[in-house]
Amino acid sequence: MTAEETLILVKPDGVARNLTGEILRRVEAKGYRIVDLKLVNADRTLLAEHYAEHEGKPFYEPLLEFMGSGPIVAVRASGNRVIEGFRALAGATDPTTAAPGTIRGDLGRDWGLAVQQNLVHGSDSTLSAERELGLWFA
Ligand code: RTP
Ligand code: MG
Repeated sequence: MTAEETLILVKPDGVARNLTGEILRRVEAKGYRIVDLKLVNADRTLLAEHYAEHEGKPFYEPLLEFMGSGPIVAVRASGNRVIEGFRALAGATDPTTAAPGTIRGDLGRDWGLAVQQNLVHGSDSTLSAERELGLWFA
């Protein structure tokens, strides 16, 4: 049996705040394996494809600008039910209300910005994991 895989991104705020190690420590401590990892300066084409589902929403342009503002750490992680499990580790989208014990709840800051700068991304289904891993680890 092949273990499930997901795409994890440490977003530009996480990298800029030197939280990559702390975030990946939590991933590894949970028992997930880092299968591949790289630092990426994502161009607009990649980001537009990654966030295609959000095109037209008010936060779309600020989101693309934020995601292009600095390096991102892209991770291919594997493990039992890692897709759902990593999203539980990450916590709710809004760091202000994300539960304590989660990455966003413990480490996220509410800067009152145009878009949630919430440290991490994790694929939300097997279909998006497959699609997103293909984009970031082509
Ligand atoms: P992600 O895809 O990044 O793991 O986060 P998510 O599922 O929790 O959030 P989603 O709804 O997919 O939104 C993608 C990213 O867009 C930014 N966002 N900002 N109203 C806002 O300011 C707003 N809404 C969404 C966040 O960076 C979110 O992670
Ligand atoms: Mg999402």
